[in-house]
Amino acid sequence: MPTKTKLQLWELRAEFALRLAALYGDEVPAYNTLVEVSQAVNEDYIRKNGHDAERLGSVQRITAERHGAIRVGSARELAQVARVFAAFGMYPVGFYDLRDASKSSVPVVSTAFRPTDAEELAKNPFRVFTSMLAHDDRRFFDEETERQLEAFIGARTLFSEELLELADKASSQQELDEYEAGRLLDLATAAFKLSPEPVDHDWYFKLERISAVAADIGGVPSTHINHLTPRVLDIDELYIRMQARGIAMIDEIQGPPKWDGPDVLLRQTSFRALAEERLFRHEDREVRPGSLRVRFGEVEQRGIALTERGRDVYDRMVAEVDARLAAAPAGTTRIDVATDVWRESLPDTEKELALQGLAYFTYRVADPTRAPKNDSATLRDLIENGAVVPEPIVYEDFLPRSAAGIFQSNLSDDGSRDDEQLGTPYDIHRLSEVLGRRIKDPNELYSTQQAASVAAAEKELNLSITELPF
Ligand code: OOG
Ligand code: NI
Repeated sequence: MPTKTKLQLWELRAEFALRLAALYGDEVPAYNTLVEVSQAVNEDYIRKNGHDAERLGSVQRITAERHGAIRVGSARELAQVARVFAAFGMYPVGFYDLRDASKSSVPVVSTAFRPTDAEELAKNPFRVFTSMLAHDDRRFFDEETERQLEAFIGARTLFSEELLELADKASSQQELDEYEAGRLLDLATAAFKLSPEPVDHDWYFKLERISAVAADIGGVPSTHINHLTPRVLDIDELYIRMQARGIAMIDEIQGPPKWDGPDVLLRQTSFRALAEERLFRHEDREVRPGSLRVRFGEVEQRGIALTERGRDVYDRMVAEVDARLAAAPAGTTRIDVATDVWRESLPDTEKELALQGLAYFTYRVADPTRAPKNDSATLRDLIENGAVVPEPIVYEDFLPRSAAGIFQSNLSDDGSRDDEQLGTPYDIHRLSEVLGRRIKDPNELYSTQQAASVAAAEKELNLSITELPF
């Protein structure tokens, strides 16, 4: 009997990303333009920079690379979406509290589902930033609204039993046969399609007055992709080319500034998508068309992951830029100030980032003959004599301030919040309980990968590496 073809989780993930892209491109045509421009920017960059362009990921990986964003309404929905993503080898990493990261009303806590192993990331790094409405947070919702939200969200079904069972089967077997894989992909993709069902007008706009994000989550009968983000190798160039096409971008590229040193963390920018037609059911029960403008296009450039020490430096630089900008004469731009602060505060070579323990690297033995014939050697010596080379670990996660900025820049109004009230406490542990799976700390993943490479280099060189800066 011929054996049935089995699909591995990474193959399911790659196909899932493609199907969501096809769906989103149909729904939001500006996304297709963004992907076209991103690809052109990447091709030009690779032509100019050759092999160096692949320092932070293979061309193949970067071309396929996307992150999505979705928003769900309750602990139950979040636990279900975790089961769906696990079928694609995507697990929760990192905790982001956007309630405090934003001045306006963004009542959500978030995590990102993504592959966690280096090999899996290299095969396909698809990740989805996933936010859960904190409907019990009194700063945003009074008791009555909380109860209404609970009832509305409790009554809807985002993911069918069939989808959840197939997803569990894929997770437990770590593969699926072709027929079941097709079914899983159909159902999972459809779960993120914009629903044609009419939106209850008064309920939606009651929520929108509190928070546009709350309305987008709790005012509609299902969930949908909020955006799908391609990766570019030169975001400044992309920004210019999009504007040249007449697409109005947000004012800034968020995250680190353009500078002469290595790319670190994550730079992102976005534009608001056009209004989309939706049907509304009005108080008189009549259904009439109207429009909503909640989705958008986003693009990102990824850099090297920073260690906790590096991240402290980054956070201090962000605060310093804010302070200098506030004191600067009118007309000074953030980028002018930021570039100065970066030059003053961060080493501008990968080697120094590595030796000062500011960023994560794997350490590869390049030439064992250059290692000293001793029992031990310092990391600096091994790097300086060319025995070992640091290779950057790319940042696979998100930045809370940029995420809040992305939410915020796409709201037409700030909504309302009452800071006199106490917020519901959420942290990585509480959200792990909600999810039914431990959310990993990104630092734990990067440092494990780094430590494994050091251990392998020690073995290969038969010596111990000392004066590790981490
Ligand atoms: C998610 C916003 C966060 C990012 O890239 O930082 C995000 C959302 O709008 O739902 O996607
Ligand atoms: Ni995003």
